[in-house]
Amino acid sequence: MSKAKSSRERRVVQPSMTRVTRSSVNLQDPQHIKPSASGLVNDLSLMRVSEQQASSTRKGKSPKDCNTPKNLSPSTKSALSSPSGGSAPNGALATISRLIKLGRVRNIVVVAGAGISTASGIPDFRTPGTGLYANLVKYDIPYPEAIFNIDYFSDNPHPFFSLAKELYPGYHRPNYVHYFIRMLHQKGLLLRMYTQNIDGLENLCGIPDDKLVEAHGNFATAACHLCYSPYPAEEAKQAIMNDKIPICTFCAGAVKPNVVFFGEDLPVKYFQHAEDFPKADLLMIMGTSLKIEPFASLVNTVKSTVPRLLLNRDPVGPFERRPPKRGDYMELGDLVDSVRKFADILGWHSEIQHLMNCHENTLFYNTDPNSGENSDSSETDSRISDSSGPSN
Ligand code: CNA
Repeated sequence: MSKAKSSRERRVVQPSMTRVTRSSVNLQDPQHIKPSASGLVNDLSLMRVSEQQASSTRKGKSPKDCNTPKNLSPSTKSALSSPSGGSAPNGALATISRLIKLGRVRNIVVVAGAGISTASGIPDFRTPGTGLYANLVKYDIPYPEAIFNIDYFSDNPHPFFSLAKELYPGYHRPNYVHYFIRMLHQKGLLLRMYTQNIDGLENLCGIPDDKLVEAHGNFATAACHLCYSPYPAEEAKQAIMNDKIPICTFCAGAVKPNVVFFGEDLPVKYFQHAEDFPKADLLMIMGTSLKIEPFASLVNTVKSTVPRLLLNRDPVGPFERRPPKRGDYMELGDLVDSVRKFADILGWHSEIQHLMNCHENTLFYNTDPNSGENSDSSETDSRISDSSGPSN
């Protein structure tokens, strides 16, 4: 049995709660989720999903028209007609914007993944060509998931540490998409953001802690991967940045930032979803392939009456279904383009731009991820190993 496994068995699991660990398999077949008939969704589902292709978005072409909605309830009719009394603009973004403007949406849950950070220069997993999975040679790993596999880490922490050096907060800037989500918060519309990202950009752009669930952990704290003893996060960072392995003072296991690996427990905060998703009146899904469980299945836990908006390069998860489920909307294409368009329709663009400019000025960035902030500090620290593996 691996060292990691034996230690995980010792880990205290929350009483009265089924243990939930991160898995790379999507366990739930969204096709089996039955939509129930209900006012808003019935009405909105008469609109067709906007299938704007990435190429056409970039070329500035307008999305394909939706079917003209018929038999709408009076309230939705009013939500879909323009304030000037003209006909409603077509498209997913226009429809959802109208609901927001009319105050019919007040509790938005955002579900996000690596795609919201690609514009910040951080590769995602699965984008062909640029994604981490397409660039494995760099990390010298036998299969893609190895980089977040705790048993593999136990034997060889270096590939994860190479990736960690690129992802550590401080070297990347939040982009327009992050600030759009912050704007949802400032407008009092964000119930919660659930992110799979570990890059800390949501936090950096100013989305407050109580609005954010980092379901796959972050770099803010660190602990031994064997005995889970906490370890000073900054010291772990210094070691990793200097190609050294931070070592636990109790059991000599390798220390890692508290990023959730496959097979590890999700943070307690994640379980907030049981209260949040039933309260949501709009679900926005952004930049994720919805391939990692249990996170992916969260999107199926909003009420069936609740509209779900996917902003992504391609359809994923339940949005692959044809015909689309009632109340499901998508805007396909580059995320920054789509979000910018959404902000324009909402009339928020200059506010977001202003927020972004002001906030950027307050941030300090170290632009060289390989420099390490204090390259001498680890030399004499007994907790740091410069060997090629854990010393236990
Ligand atoms: P993924 O499986 O790589 O999926 C990303 C999705 O976003 C894909 O569907 C892409 O098509 C889409 N996408 C990427 N860039 C854009 C863009 N510019 N515009 C529109 N769509 C885009 O990543 P997931 O987040 O679904 O997978 C979950 C993993 C990835 C989490 O556990 C993370 O820890 C892990 N990860 C995180 C980061 C990060 O923190 N930035 C980076 C890489 C991987």
